[in-house]
Amino acid sequence: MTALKRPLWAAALVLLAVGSALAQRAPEGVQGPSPPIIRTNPTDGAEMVWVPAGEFLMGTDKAEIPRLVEFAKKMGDADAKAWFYEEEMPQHKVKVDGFWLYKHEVTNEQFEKFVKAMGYKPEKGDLWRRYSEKYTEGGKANHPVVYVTWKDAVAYCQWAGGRLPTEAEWEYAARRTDARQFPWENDWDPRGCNFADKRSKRAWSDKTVDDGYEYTAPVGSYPQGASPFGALDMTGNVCEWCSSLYKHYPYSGDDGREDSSADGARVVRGGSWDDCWYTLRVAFRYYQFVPSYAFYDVGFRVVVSAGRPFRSRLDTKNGTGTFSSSRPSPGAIVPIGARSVRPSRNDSLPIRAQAP
Ligand SMILES: [Ca+2]
Ligand SMILES: [Ca+2]
Repeated sequence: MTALKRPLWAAALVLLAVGSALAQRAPEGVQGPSPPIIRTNPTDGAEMVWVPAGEFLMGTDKAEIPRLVEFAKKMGDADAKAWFYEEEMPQHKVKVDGFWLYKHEVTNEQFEKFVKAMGYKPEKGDLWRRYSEKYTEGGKANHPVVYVTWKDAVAYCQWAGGRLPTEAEWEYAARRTDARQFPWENDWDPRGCNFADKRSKRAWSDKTVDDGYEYTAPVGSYPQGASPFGALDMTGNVCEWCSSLYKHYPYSGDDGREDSSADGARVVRGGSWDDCWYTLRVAFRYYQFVPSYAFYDVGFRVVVSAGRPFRSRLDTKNGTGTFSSSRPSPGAIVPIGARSVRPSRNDSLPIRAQAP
């Protein structure tokens, strides 16, 4: 070996070592999200994922609309129109503080624990239990609770030491900062959620896909559909109550929409087992939801603010808690079959699932 060649061999060895190290790393842009930071809420045993503070793009860019309409037509919806997406505009930046978010939707088992612990009387009595049994493939304990009103959901959150997510928190937790259309990516993937598949009797169901469930699925059944922060079923399974009043964009937490005592429709997000792809998009927000209604496919999940101790805010001395009611409040029970295929064009926004 000559003196000239020796440095070349050394350089080659260095390059081999660097190449080997690079080979052990995922290629740029392919690497998945970091493993979620998990914490358990001792009150109900729920796992929570950490959603760090950030600024994200909320809503949908007008420039995206033609592509969305085109995709809808490709998916077989020949009547797709741009106004389906109007309530998602304008797209705007929103800053969100860090928070803990339930990894899963609240389950029947957890809601039962809450009802028993607090002697809580849900606004629609035991309908949640009876209908849960009907719409959860046998009343499985680990299916999401349904037929709970907005106040029922708020009361549960307070018992669990938390609150409902704001609409902004919910969307940020589902899509992070890249304005993706679904928790997993930008394109529809039927493997990511429980939606209206071939088991559904709906006209808008996708007869080419079998996701395993006609109604709800056990929470967390679709790990492939995890959000960038590790939350599951943000799309599909059941829609989820948010704290926010339904108002036009841009979102502002200071304009009264986060007033929990105000009257008006509340936001529900994420779509359900009864929905097709475009109402499963994480930016979708067309319908209003009457807070005293109970829906067959609407449940919720909980947010715990950063640094907040896990202490119930319900008055345990009174047994029934702040939001309990001995009589059902006015408002409808919305049975399956009450849904329309798609939003209808009205002067005012439609109330989703009008009482029959
Ligand atoms: Ca399904
Ligand atoms: Ca959901």
